[in-house]
Amino acid sequence: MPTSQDQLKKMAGERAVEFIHNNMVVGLGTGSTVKFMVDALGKKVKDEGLTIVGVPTSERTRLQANRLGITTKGVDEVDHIDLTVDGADQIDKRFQGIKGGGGAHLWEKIVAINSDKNMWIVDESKMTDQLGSFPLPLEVIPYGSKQLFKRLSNKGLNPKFRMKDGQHVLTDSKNYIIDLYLHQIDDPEKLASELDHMTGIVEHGLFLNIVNTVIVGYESGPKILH
Ligand code: ABF
Repeated sequence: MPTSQDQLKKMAGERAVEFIHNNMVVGLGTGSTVKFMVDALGKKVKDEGLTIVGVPTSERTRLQANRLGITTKGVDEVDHIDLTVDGADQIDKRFQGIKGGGGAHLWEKIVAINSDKNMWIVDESKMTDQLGSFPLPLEVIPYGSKQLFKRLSNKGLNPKFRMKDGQHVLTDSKNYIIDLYLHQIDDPEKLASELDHMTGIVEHGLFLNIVNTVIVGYESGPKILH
C-alpha cells in the first residue's frame, strides 16, 4: 500500500519536532503539514514538560497551539525567534520557494525574516526543478486592486482574484489575494524585484534565500536537506 500524501506530511512534521528543544521560541507556520507538526509538538510539550513559546503565523495555528497547551506570543512580543517551522507549496533545487497557498504568506514572511533559522516541512510532491506550476500568491490592498489586476494582466502575469462562493478570500490582515498563473518562473529574483515595486502589492509568495533546512517526507522516510 503506497504511503499517502498525508502520511508523508505527518512524517516530515514529526521529524521537525526533534529539532525543537526546551526554552526555544519557535515560529509556527500554517497549513496541513504544520498542523501535524504542531500536534506532535503539543504531545512533546506535554510528555516532556517542555517550555517553549510559539509564534503563530495565522489565527488558525494560534488556536491549534493554544488548544494543545502551547504558549503563544505575537511576533512583536518576543525579542527573538530561534527557529520557524513552516510548510511550502513548491521548493526548487536552490531551496527557493513558493508559499501562500493557504493565504498566510505575509505573516509567514514577517515571522520568517525575523527568525534565526527557518525550516520547511513538506511531502515529496512539493519538490520541483522549476518554480511556477503552482500559482504565485500576492497579498494586495483592496483599494485599487482592480487597477492593479489590469496592470498585472498587461504584464502577461495571468492574474486571478482568489474567490470563494463569489466573495474575495481575505487574509488575516483583511487584504485580497491575487494568484499569478505563470506555469514556470525562469528568474524568480527578477520577478520578485518587479513585484516588490508594484504599488498595491503588500507581499508576494516568493520566499528567496530564506530557508536553511528542508525536511521532505518520502516513501523511504524523512530526508533532511540543507
Ligand atoms: C503554508 O504551508 C503556506 O505557505 C503553504 O501554502 C502551505 C502548504 O500547505 P500544506 O502543508 O497544507 O501542503 O505555509
